[in-house]
Amino acid sequence: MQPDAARWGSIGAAVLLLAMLTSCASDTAAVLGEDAGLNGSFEIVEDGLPVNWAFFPDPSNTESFDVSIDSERSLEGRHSIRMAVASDDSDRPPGFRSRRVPVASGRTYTVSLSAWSDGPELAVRRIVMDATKTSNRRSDLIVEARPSSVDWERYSESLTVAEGEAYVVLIAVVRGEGTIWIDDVRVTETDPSTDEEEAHE
Ligand SMILES: [Ca+2]
Repeated sequence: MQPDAARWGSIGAAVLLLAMLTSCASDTAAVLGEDAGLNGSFEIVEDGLPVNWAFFPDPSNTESFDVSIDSERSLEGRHSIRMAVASDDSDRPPGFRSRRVPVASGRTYTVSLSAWSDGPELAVRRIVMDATKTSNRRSDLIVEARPSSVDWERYSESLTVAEGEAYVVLIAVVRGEGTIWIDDVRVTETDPSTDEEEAHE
């Protein structure tokens, strides 16, 4: 396959996914990085945004939604993402989403992230897609909380992947005014010989 064809094919698939996941797909800011994977610690940054995360509505043309990399407050590595929401739009709250993370059926994973909030609530939906990347097998709200305002708060889910399930996608929305920080998002296979507590590191 020609590199150009592969590139456009992959962009086309990404656009299709965005269209499926939101009714406002065009109003999104994202920088894609081929080898960056989940980039759940937000350490790989390009054009001021963590690669492989999409933010909606597009912060560059939304006055009430600002997304930046925070180098002062991080839990893992040197960066977190900082999202500032200036007006409460409960009908269409701002947020962000991951790319597809490959998972294997029959295996168990810990899906986890940390947040710090000076006001806004965080809701995170975990979607599991099939191998064709076109069908959502499951969609569950795994976080619906107002994170701590004095320290990082960790949220996690144990996910056993069923037959026919192949990818995990995370979609988060921020409700209410203020600033929220996210860091250390992980989708890690749980070692059956160890306790799941290790995911709370
Ligand atoms: Ca980080």
